[in-house]
This record gives sequence, C-alpha cells and structure tokens, in this order.
Amino acid sequence: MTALDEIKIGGLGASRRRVEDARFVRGRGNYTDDIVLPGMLHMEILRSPLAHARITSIDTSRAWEIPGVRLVLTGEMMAQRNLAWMPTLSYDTQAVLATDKVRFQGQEVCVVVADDPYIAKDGCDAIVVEYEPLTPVVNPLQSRAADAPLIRDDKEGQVDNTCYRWEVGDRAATERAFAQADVVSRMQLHYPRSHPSPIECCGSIADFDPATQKLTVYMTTQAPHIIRAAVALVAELPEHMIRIVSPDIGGGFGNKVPVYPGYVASILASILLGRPVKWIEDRTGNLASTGFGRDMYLAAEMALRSDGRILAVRMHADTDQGAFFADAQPTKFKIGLLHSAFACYDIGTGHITAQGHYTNKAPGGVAYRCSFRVTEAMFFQERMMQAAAVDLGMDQAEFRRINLLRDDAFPARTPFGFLVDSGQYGKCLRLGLDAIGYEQFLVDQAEARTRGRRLGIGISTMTEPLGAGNSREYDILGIKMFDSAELRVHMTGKAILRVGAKSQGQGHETTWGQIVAHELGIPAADVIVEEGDTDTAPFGMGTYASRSTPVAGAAISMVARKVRAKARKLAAHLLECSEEDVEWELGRLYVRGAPHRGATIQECAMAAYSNMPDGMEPGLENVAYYDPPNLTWPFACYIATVEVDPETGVWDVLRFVAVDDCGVRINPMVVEGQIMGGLTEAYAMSSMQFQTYDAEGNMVGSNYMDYLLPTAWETPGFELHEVVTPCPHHPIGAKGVGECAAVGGPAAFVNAVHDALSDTGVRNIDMPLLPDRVWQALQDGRDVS
Ligand code: PCD
Repeated sequence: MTALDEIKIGGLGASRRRVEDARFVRGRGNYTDDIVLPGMLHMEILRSPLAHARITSIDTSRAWEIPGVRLVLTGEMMAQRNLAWMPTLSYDTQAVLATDKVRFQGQEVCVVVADDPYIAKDGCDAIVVEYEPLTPVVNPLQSRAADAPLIRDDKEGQVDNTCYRWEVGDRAATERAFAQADVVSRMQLHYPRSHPSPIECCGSIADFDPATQKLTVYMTTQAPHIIRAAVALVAELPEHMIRIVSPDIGGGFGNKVPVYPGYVASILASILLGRPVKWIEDRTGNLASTGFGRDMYLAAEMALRSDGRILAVRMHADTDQGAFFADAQPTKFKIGLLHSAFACYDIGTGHITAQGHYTNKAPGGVAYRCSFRVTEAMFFQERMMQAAAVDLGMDQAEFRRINLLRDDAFPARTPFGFLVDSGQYGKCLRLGLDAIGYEQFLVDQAEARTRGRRLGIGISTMTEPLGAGNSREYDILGIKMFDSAELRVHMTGKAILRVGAKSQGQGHETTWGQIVAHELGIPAADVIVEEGDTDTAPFGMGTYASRSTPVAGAAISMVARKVRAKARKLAAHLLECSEEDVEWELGRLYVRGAPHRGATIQECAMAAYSNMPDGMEPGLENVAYYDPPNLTWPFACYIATVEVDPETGVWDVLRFVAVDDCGVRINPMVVEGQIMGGLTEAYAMSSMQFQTYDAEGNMVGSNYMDYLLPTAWETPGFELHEVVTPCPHHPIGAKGVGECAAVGGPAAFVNAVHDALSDTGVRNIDMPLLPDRVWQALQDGRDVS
C-alpha cells in the first residue's frame, strides 16, 4: 500500500468528516438533559443574593408544604452527614451548601427536590433565609488590606485572605542580569475574569439503586474517572459500586473540570430518596457560580541589552481566586503553568512570584481553554514583547525573531525548568509575516497615518506546554497524570476502542479511529470509539489542557502496536514462516523476500478467533497506559491587522493570519476547526467579554445580555497556515492544539490596537478593548485599566 491508501482508509492526515456530527446535526445527541429515567425527580438550587453575609436562620417549612416537593436540603442537613464541605481538586475545601456564611453571590444555600423542575423552583422561592451582611471583598487589593474581613474563617490557621504563595526561577541571577541591563522595560496589566460559557450548562442525574446499592451518575464532566475517585474517597462509597457516565457534552472549555455542589447535592438526594434526581443548571447559575478563568494582575520587568537581547524577566502575579480555591491544578504548581511564560524565547534567566487571594467572588482560576494559566502567561509575554520593542525602538517582528529559540536549540531547557521539545519558530514567524504582507503593511500604515487613519498590526508568537503529565511531575490530588486506551479487534476485523479521555465536541470519535487506521490499516470507519463511561473505559485523567492527543492519543498508538505484535504472530502461523521473517506494511503482513505471500490484518483477526497456533491465547485485544516522557510544545504565530476609528474607538479587524505548528496533524480539518474556535474565543476576550462585580459584590454579566458571545456576524475571518515539526517523543509525532489559538490569539488583537495608537503615549488598555476604553485612551493619551 502507499500513503494514498492511508488517506483512503481515513488514517493519519485524512480530513475525515466527523462521525459524531451524524447525530449532532440531526439533533440526535444524547446530552445529560436528554436522559429521562423512570421515577426521576428534579432538583433546583437556592443561591445567595449577597456576596458576603452570615446566615442567621433558614426556614424551609413553607417549601416542604408545597405539593410535589420531596426533599429540601440545607447546609445543616449536609453537615449531619459530614458533607457540608467537600475537598477541591487543589487541596482546598468548598462549601457544598452554606452553613455559616455565604462567600459569594450565587453560592449554593439550599436545594429542593420535587416532581418537576418548576415545583422545585417554587420550593426554592418559599425558603426564607436571613442574612447579616458582611463587608464584601471584590479584588486582591481589598483582600490584602490590613482591615479586610477574613473570608475563610472556616479554615483553621487562616489568618488573612492569602490563598497561596508560589515562586520559581533564580532570584539572584535575575538581579545580576538586571544590574547589567541597558534598558529595563516595565508593564502592568489585568487579565479580566472571563467565563468558558459552554452552550450546555452543567448538570447531573444521580441514580442510587437501593436494591443493588449501586450509584450511577450521568453528568457533564470532562474527567469522569476523577469524579469516580472523588466520590469514592469523599462519600466513602466502594469504587466499583460507582459508575460515572459522561454522555455527549455540549462544550467544556475547562468549565466542566471542577466538582460542583450541584453534583454532590444531587447524589445525596438520590441516596436519601432512592430515586433518580436530575439537576440541570440554568444559564445564570452557570455564569454566576461555576469555574471562571483568569482574573490575574500581572506586573513585570524585562532586562534588555540595547541590541535587543533579553537578559532576564521578573514577574509577579496576584490572582483573584474567589472564595474557594477550586480549580484543578497539578499539585506542584499552585499557579498552574504560568512559568511557561517566555518558553519560546532565549531569555537567559528569570524569576516569578505569585500570590493567590481569596475574595467574595465565585471560585476562579479555571484553565479556560488553556493548559493551567498558560493563557495569562502567553498574553503577558506577548504584551511585554511589544512594549519592550517600543522601548528599544526596534521593529516588533525583528525583536521577536532575534530572541526566538533557534531550530538547533532543541530540546531547550527554560529558566523555569521546562524542556521544550521541538519547533521551527523562525520559519513560522516568517511564514506569518509573508502571508500578511508585513513590509507592505508598514508602508501602508505610515501612509494612512498621514491621512488621519489609524492602522495597527499585532503579532503574537507563543508556545504552549500541552499533554500533562509526565507522572513524575504532574498529579492531581496525588493521582498521576497518564492516560489509557483499550482496543478490541473482533473476528471480522472491526474494532471497538475505549479511551480514558472524554470529548466535549473536539471530535475524538473521528480522530481516534484515524490513529488505529494508521497503526493497523483497519479503516477508521471500522472502529467504534467509546469514551466517558467509567464502567467500561480504562482509567484516564480526562480531557482538558489539550492533553488528549499528547497522552490518550499516544496510548492509542501504543495499544494498536501491541495488537499488531500479536497479529504478527498470527501471520507467522498463517504464512507458515518464523515471526522474524514477517514484515509489516499498512494493513498487511507478508513474508520477507516474498511479498505476494501475505495476510491482511483482517485475516489475522479471524485467525485469532478461529485458527490460532497451539498454546496461543485466543482473541485480539489489549490495553495500554501511557505516561508521556514530556509535554508536547506546539508553536503558533498569530498576526492581526486592525483599523481604529479615532472618533468612536471602534476597531475592526482587517485581516488575521494564523500559522500553527502542532506537529503531525491527525485530521487537518478538525485541527483547523479547533484553531478557528480558539481564535473566535480570543477575539471575544480581547474585544467584548469580561465578568465584573460592583462594590457590593454583585455580579455584572450573569446573562448573555451583559456577557457577550461573538456570533458569526462579528467574528472576523481567519487565514490559516501550517508548519509541521513532529513531536520527537510522541509515537505519531502529534502535539496538542485545542487551546493554542485561545491562548495566543488575544495578544495579537490587543497588540494590533496598541500599535494603531503607538504615537499617543498609550501603553496599555486592559481587556476587553471596548470602544469607550479605546476612545478614552485616545482622548487622554493615557492607559486605561
Ligand atoms: N488533533 C489532531 N491533530 C493534532 C492535534 C489534535 O487531529 N496534532 C485533534 C484531536 O484528535 C482532537 C482535537 O484535534 O480531536 C483536539 O485535540 P487536543 O489538542 O489533543 O485537545 P483535547 O484534549 O482533545 O481537547 C481539549 C481542548 C480543551 S482543553 C479545550 S478547553 C477546548 C478544546 O479542546 N474545548 C473544546 N476544543 C474544544 N472544542 C470543542 N468543540 N468543544 C470544547 O469544549 Mo480546557 O483545559 O478544558 O480549558
């Protein structure tokens, strides 16, 4: 066979149509809310109207009187079962239902279970809660003030509102480098709170069967196995009696990684009532209480030589974690992978400090489309790079070019301890500049300026650490980060593949089959892919941080290779030769030197059930657990050109060029879809999206009138290009890609707008770059934060 045949069977590199779409576009998906179980009840949550208050009394009597109400749960009742508080994925605790205080607006106070969701809502309305208001704390500045109220007075030994402190790098070497700098460039900014905002909100159906004592939970989780482990450990239920099923998921974006009180309350309700209990969150519940991204204040300095070389970087981050430190982080890294900042540049040395702050806001810091805080890292890095180029009086593209890691530098150790695997950064940058017509744009820009028009160009070059772990360094709650795949080839050569990851729309059912096709020559269409049921799928850490291709994808290659090894034995038996003489080509094994004597993979599969050699275990299946040796490091160069209207502050995107290198692409069409999706979110964050709070801690943006999602109408067109640098340690050379564009994209838009304002003295306008902010900056010639 030839490479062309691999495309025909839907192998590596085939832009195969997404098989899951056959049900999605027909409205035949099976989401949590589509599932109806016999005797199912419905749960609603009563949320706190106040950001910070002591609960003085809760009266549920009127709720109990409503016909159809089956159960009302308060924090007190949870406490009696030791379930009022739950551990978070970051070694903190979070209130399931409030007992002592409420700590953010929208916090879960009571739940009502009833015959239908409307009765349950009426039940919530009938509950009377009395609050004694406390001073709300809505940002890190207030949080660390000497007279700030203590938010987490539930935690023993907690004396102030500090959530954590963290540090990495070489302080002394960094100080020495700064002492030698010709130019020191400084920058401060806020990456605002944004919300992943999946189209499907969160929800669960807990189904405890009193007869079998088995608990089944259908739920919107990106990490079903982690949930099973958490339920087993927290509720002390035997693990084999817990089955977590993630059915179809309508977008995750990191929002569906944490464990939410609604899940836990529905489980307890089902155990108490012995009936299935469904909880489906509404939009405001989702926007007001579930995992936020970002909300980080960054300050940094860069030590530069006058020839443009970066000697060192010093950064400090203050994060607003909200009331509970509830996002998932690898244990060692309290602020995620923020220290991946500057990983694509040769920066000599650096030092980063970080402090997390509790505030009276919903838990934040979730890795919204990024590998644990990498979005903040790359945004800051690229805003800093632009500011430094201005300070040096250098061309921004040239400044990047001379500092990017060179092709012969890999594997490259960063000052913060990462090992960057491979890349062709200079090539990507050049391709991007050529595609946008960089030199000509600068000419046009200068010419337009003479006529009062403000054009700008913004560049963002970035890399992202994707595919946690390796297990030496990465764990969540002590569980090592690896992944798994189980492949069973049936006698007719068709197969089922079960994987520990869980797609939320990424297209795993399509792409995983392609890896099997590549490794075994079985057409991708002959492989059924199953994910998300802990009773059937092998253990996996879930799908987030673009880890599925780097980790689960590698496990799929490895399990297919194990199957191939057995097929080789079967072929030797069929071909009556020794195993050493059997050669492999895609989909077929043959006798070395006699290529016409061969057996197809399908013939070998049949033999595994009907004609195996004496002493061989029948069947053709295997399982593989994959612990990656390193993260994969894709690279991207994003370039935006914009025009800013000086009269209104409105800016339009003229063109957007993206050059992505995510190693070998399994399905180029899926990859392009991922990049376009990420760029759309990047555009949203830079231009229109933020979650903000007033001084009382009231959330502004708890609905889609205030929190804006871009539609096809506002979203600019994207011109996509590719470079392929295979990952040296991944079995098929693939790197992750799902998040890159959302991570690197915002800086391209924001840099472009700032470039259009380069003669005004404006150094930074914080995101989102709403027209009024841009206009204000233009009026005053000053920064807007
Ligand atoms: N791929 C290919 N090739 C390569 C790579 C990749 O083909 N080289 C493809 C795969 O297979 C898939 C996709 O693509 O299908 C993706 O991948 P990745 O990168 O590996 O990733 P994952 O893991 O799978 O996923 C995850 C991501 C994330 S993370 C996010 S946010 C987002 C993204 O993904 N989300 C979502 N995308 C998406 N899409 C959709 N549709 N939906 C959703 O939800 Mo995080 O951390 O969670 O925040």
